[in-house]
Amino acid sequence: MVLVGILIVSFFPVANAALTAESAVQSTESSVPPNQTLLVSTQGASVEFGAGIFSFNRSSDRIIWKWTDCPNKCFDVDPLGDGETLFVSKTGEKKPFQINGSDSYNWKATHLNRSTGEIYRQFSVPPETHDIDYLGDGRYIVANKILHDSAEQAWLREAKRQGWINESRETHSHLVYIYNATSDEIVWEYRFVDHFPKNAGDGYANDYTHLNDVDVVDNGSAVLLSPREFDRVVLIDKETKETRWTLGAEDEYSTLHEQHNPVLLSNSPPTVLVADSGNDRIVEYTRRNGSWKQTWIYKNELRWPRDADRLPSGNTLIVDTGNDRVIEVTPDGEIVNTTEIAQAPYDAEIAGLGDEPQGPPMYEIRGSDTNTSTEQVSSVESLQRVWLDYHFTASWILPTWVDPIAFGSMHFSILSFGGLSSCGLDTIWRSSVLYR
Ligand SMILES: [Ca+2]
Ligand SMILES: [Ca+2]
Ligand SMILES: [Ca+2]
Ligand SMILES: [Ca+2]
Repeated sequence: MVLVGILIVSFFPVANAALTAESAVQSTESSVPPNQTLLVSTQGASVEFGAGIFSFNRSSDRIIWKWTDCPNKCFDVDPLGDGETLFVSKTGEKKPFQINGSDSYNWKATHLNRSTGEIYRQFSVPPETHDIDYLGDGRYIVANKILHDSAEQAWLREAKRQGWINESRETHSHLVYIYNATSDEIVWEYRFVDHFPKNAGDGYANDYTHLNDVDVVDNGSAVLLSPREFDRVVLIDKETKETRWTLGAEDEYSTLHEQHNPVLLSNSPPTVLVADSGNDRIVEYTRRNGSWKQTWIYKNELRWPRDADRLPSGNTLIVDTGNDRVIEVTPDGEIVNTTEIAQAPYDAEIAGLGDEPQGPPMYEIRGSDTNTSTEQVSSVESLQRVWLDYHFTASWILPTWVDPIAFGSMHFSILSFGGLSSCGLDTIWRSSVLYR
């Protein structure tokens, strides 16, 4: 690890230039048609560079608006019409405090107008919140994935001391809740621990659900949930909180492997389009007579994709996190648009189409449930992918300039110094996995 450190430090002037290249600003979006405006959130890297909410002119690929007041980790972004935007992120407003030895910030949901810059609402949410959706009438549904109770209690204490939340606020870790911002109250909640065993997923004392998406569907009567660590998508009845159906099962990776951002394309028959991140693919499933059938797959060169939306045209908008880009693909797997954006993009939306558009399911486009795989990976590409995956995992803790080629040079140099430190590589692996 020491040698890796020496090599990183020797390149520091280059890395430092990259770190200071961008400052945190909010600009005002120019007049680009909403259907040509692509909104993208980026998580950034552990070196605290590159996180933000950006909008692009899809015709020119130019950034036309940005919000970078987040030290790192911007997650969900939702266009709400007429320039209104909702997103969730860390904020640079307050100094970090400690939860279980790691820094945490004042995480906030921000509801603003990109055209005018006016902030309608901004309020604290639990650390690491990945998704929030606006339900109207001042109500928001929040995917609270804060770690176990002790971390949450630490956050509650600090948030009350800082005045970020009111004194009577109570939450419960691994919880979905509806927050009424007008009355400053939690008005509905679903606790995972009431419905799943404590040893499910990553375990209740750890990252348990890693809940990354929540959508209110079926005319407001049901909620779609994405507990990543459970390898499944769950539809619950909002009133009874009973499970209506489940797609996938824990550790059954052939269906889903630590998925992100599912979208319900059809309620009847149930049809789900989802970024199957751990399997490096996008998949669509339709449920008939109680069993799921895979009706679409897009894999090709994807690396850890985390978002997929079906556009009204039948094309699919994909956030290819590991390749730092957003692509649009046809049902036959042809890429028709690419936007490159560094630093781990998380969510993408086309402003004129609203949040997570639910375009036609494949059974409607094709007229049947037939699946046409678009997976085309040769053995040479497989080896390449192993290396790229290894570099991608390490990239969470390496400076941004260390691309796969520089990463290879580092390994060569380390070997030349007289031996590769397996301890060092193990440290890279563990640190980077913890970060995401
Ligand atoms: Ca979104
Ligand atoms: Ca959302
Ligand atoms: Ca959502
Ligand atoms: Ca999206």
